[in-house]
Amino acid sequence: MSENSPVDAMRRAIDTAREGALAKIMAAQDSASLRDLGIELSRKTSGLVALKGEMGKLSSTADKRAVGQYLNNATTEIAAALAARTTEFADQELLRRVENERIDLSELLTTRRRGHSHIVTQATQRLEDVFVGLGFQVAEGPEVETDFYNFEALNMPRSHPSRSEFDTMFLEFGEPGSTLLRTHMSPVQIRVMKTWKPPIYAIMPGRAFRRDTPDATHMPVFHQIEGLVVDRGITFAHLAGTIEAFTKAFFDSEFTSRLRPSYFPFTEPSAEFDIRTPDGDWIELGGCGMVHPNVLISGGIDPEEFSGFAFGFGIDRMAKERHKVDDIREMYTNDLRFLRQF
Ligand code: FA5
Repeated sequence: MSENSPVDAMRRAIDTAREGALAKIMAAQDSASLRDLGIELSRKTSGLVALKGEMGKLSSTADKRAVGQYLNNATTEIAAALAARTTEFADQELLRRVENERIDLSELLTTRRRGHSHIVTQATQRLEDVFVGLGFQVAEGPEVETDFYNFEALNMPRSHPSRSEFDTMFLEFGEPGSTLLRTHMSPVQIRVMKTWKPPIYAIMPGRAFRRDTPDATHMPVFHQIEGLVVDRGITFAHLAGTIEAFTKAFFDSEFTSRLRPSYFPFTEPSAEFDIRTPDGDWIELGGCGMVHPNVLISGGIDPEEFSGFAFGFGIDRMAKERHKVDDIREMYTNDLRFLRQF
């Protein structure tokens, strides 16, 4: 075949069209222009497609087959180049998007969204810190208690009228009325006396349960902190001094405390203690007194040798007063707008 044969002429035309198309593909700057280029190349008037139409001009079947094969190869090569460049752009665009949408998580470490302890947990930890600073140790006891620890060992036998002051939640377990959710933290006093030896300087924070209707100052599940001191020669003056030292450390030095005569079966004498705010308001915090000799005996301690004092107050109410929250229920609705303030 001479250089000027129709087949050669077609081949050269195919080469030119192919190279032109490949150059355009390489020159495309983004996937949108590549897509337009793909459409343009498939138009009837575009190089290779137009050449296909000219094949009819070839005279022999052998020529048609040879040129047809050449044209197919060129078309395949262009399609592959288009596909490769399309993938290249898609990869680049994905990378760019990932880069743009990157979230800087280190921000979370510095913003308020980090989360923190609940207002009542904070109060409990602060109470523990203050009392540990005064030389107390922290003790724990179970939330499900027996009648013995919650009442009987605390000088409240079955018929005792003051049992009715604790609206008790009983569990269906064992003898009816024998198992309950502790109504206060005082049962832990007995557990501590039975397992530790005097001198005892203990605080016992925890959850207590009563059939109380929720209102601004009551919850059916609430928190108390109990304190117990048993040592030789402990007097009421030690109790008053401890309450005063605690009040100043927990609130601030502008606060003072006072004790008012009261009654608890497990202490004798007993008192309520109030704190006075710098504004002059008196706020009732809890009960206290000298541990009743019967209670020392329940705990296995000789009342002739040792004496002690105990106190117990509501942590939720203290947190409420410290942060001037109007209603104790606010602390348990889990509204983050409220909780984030503390
Ligand atoms: C007692 O529970 C005694 N065990 C305290 C005590 C211990 C006295 C040691 C003497 C010696 P009382 O029932 O008053 O006492 O409760 C003490 C405090 O718990 C209350 O002053 C109050 O702050 C808190 N409290 C009681 N019931 C609730 C409740 N339903 N919701 C929130 N706080 C409560």
